[in-house]
Amino acid sequence: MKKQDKKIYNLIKEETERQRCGIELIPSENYASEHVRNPLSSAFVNKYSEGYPYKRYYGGNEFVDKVEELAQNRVKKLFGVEYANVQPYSGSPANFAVYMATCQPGDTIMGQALITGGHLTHGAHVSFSAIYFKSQQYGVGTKKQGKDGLFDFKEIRALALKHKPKLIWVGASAYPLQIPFAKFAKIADEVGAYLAADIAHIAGLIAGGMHPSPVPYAHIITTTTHKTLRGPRGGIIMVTKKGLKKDPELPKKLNKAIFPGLQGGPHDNQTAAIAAALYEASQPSFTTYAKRIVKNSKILAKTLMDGGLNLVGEGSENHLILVDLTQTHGAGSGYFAEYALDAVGLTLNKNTVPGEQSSPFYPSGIRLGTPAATTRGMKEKDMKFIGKQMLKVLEIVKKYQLPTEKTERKEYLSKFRKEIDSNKLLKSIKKEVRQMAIGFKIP
Ligand code: DSN
Repeated sequence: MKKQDKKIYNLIKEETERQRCGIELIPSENYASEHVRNPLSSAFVNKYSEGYPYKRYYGGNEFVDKVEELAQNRVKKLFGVEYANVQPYSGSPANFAVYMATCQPGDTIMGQALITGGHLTHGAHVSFSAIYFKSQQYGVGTKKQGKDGLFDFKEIRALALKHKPKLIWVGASAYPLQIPFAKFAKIADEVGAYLAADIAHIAGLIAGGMHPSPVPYAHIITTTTHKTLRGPRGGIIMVTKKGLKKDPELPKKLNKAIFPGLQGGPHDNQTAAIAAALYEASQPSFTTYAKRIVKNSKILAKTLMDGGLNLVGEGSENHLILVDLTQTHGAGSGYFAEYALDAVGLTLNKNTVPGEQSSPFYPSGIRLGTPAATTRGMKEKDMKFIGKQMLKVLEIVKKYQLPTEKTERKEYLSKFRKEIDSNKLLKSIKKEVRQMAIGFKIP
């Protein structure tokens, strides 16, 4: 590649270097092992195999059949479910298939609002899930963490009783506490709705025994495979015993929804890599990994809170931390925080917070997490180091305030970026971060 296509060769090299010299704190990212990455470039990359194991539309699938069956069986064993479809290209298509299998266009569905930590496909107005279905959204509170986390189940139940959704989603992209699946199940059962648990963020924690499983409560479970589960990019749909009892046809309907409903040939190299990741996730070392993710997240959360930051949910019970900068830095300051932290090699993302006073592009919070750093072997003292460096950077951005007049923003932000790019203190923090990061290998 170096000789043939230098441009792409150099870009891969640069990205590898970026990942090595910085610290990845985006909570949905991780480092897949060599064992997981190898099948992605194996001979399976060349194959077409529309259909399902032993029922294909193309010849030459005797080994693909075995790989897909192995991946399905590993899902069933790891999560304790009755059915698994490992073909979804990623999480959003997996969720689309759930709609196709359980709803008709125009039916009512319910999910956690994106702005309060939910996912696009759980009924956000810009997504197919609200364009083709009637979406009712529930939120989370901004107050102290109660026994139900940040959920107000009185309000969620009232919404469900009023709108009688056919499908209720539980699961989030930016929620720092454990999810009480049983409470959602009670409401879904009361109104006769399907309960779909989207465990994309916490699948690895569930596999490693660090988050309660939705299996006894949900009918359907979906997940991506590349977050805490540490696999290749991909998606999985599962059906539980409870799901089969509600509708024994669910597996057939979900299979049909994925193919021929919305996908063509499965990515067989991805399926092989998913199978490899599921093998890893079933090993005792993965339980240790999951434990460390949560331990690290709690330590990092405490360091940030001790430094005066406000955390949604007042801490972290999983892999994720959501910092609400509204009081300390001003509405819209997530933009400044993300940019300045990125400049020192601490990569995370700006994020909306419950009760958001600004907008999704200029939100008032930052979202971070520990799955990737934990994969590199970082522990307690490293979390304290990261937290302290973050506090220093966030102190520097305190003086910047998002202009309320939209017309003033372009100039203000360009000046902000120039000042950050040339800030001497940030340059020295970057050096310290690099020094620490390169001490930990990436797979
Ligand atoms: N993009 C994912 C995340 O970062 O959480 C959600 O799909």
